[in-house]
Amino acid sequence: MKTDFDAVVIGAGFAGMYMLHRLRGLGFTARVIEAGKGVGGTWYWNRYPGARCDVESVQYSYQFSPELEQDWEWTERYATQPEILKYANHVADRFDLRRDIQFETRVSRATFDERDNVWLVETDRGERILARFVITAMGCLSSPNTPKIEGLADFAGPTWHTGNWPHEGVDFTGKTVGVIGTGSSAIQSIPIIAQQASHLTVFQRTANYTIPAHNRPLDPAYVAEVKAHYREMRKRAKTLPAGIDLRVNNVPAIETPEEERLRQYQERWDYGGLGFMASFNDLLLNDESNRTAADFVREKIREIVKDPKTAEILSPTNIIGCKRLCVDTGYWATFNRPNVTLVDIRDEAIERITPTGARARGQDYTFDSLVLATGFDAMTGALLKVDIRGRGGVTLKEKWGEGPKTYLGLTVVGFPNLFTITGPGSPSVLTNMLPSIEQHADWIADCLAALRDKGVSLIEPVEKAEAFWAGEVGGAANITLRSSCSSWYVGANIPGKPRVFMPYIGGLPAYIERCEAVVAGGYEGFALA
Ligand code: NA7
Repeated sequence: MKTDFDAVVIGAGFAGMYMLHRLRGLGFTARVIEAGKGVGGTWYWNRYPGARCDVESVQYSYQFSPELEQDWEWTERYATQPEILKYANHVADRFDLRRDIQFETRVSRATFDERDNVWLVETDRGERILARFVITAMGCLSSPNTPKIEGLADFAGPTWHTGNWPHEGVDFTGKTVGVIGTGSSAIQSIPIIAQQASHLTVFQRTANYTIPAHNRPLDPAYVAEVKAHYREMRKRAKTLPAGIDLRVNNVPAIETPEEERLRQYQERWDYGGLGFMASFNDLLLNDESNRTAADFVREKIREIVKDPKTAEILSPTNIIGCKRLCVDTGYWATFNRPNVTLVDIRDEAIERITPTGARARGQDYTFDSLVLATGFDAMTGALLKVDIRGRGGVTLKEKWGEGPKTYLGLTVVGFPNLFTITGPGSPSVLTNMLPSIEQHADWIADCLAALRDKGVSLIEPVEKAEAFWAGEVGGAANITLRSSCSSWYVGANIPGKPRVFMPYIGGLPAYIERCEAVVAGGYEGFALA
């Protein structure tokens, strides 16, 4: 049957852009459908004050083009959202991607036609597009979570979600502001909002761990050094679980004398960033080891925050690194400011939002602007917003009723010729997203080329393979402390969401090895027709 395109790609963030580039390079035709007015995905939508990547800029970048690597100049250790968005736009221009991207359009439905083995993709503009393959590139944290707090609609002032921030920005100068949430987006934005606002009230349900970024302009000598050795750095990164080239201290905290342990933590605290969790190799395996790292951070909070009661409320009690570790600039010190109030809502949820603020713990707090830093329906949210129908008209929502099931986080039984870049069951959010995206897009592109060479038009995983992968994902999760707390990794932030540890935590090297073995075995675990 004649199709309009070989593939429809949903989303023009870093995943969709690179996927398009690869497909074109292989001579496939593709249309990318993107809801936003521009490219960049996460970095297009998350424009809140202080938004930046917590992976260092020289590593949070594409590696498929050595020329791009050499030409692009990152200016800071951790790139800001505007700089990353500029990079995404540069890539779109440099590789002439825009001509195959349709902006301001949402895919509303994708239906697999079993008779002709094609996907019918329908958009909110009324288009009906036939394609052999559908590739989702919608991001893992792209479906904002707006909590159902009573009275939210009655708030008289403006309400913004960090994940859907106005393009013109928001000036909080002289305003009174309420922020709900203390995850990464809040931790990045609170210090800046506090500087602008006349008063800031922060509602904290769960205290979070954060490590100072020690962000700084990049030293040209360091950049030259990185550029001269980019290939080695990228290669090293791929040998580490998170796909980030950082110094791993491969000894257990539990067997390390206290003095040396503290020295190690202090050194990494002074260096800054996510490498803190690589202080020892058992921090996410052993409760007692984890406590030594958590105690160190709690001690820092007590040192920085002057009011002991506030310090106590800010001190997390859960496993460090269980929820995603945050990286900040001046977060805790912000609570020393006279214009900042912290409200502990751990045991008592916000009662209601009122027209002039919020009522919590029996008290009224007033503010004229409200920021929801309340996160996302992670990993499955964006996928399930699209009405995706596979064999027998079964929807992906039905299929994933008890939690997502995939083969390699890339494909789903009952949904032939559908690929999910960084889907649930892939390492994705536990890794540096850019190399993970490239690995997935490369795997899919190579797969499509192999199918074409073999004269095969249909690929679908078999039940046994999907069940095997569910076992691998679950088995890996059970070993780590990371699956033990209420985080978005397990869907705990969304009421009613099945509680399943969604990403694959076995590490990027093991994952890549598995993906390569599947190919070497002639697409082991897949039925080809
Ligand atoms: P997160 O990390 O999911 O943080 C959301 C925050 O919002 C978190 O503190 C939540 O508390 C809080 N929250 C959510 N719903 C409510 C309600 N109803 N009441 C009070 N507080 C609430 O999202 P972010 O955008 O900060 O970060 C997402 C990722 O981006 C991050 O992990 C990095 O990878 C980058 P909770 O912890 O659920 O108790």
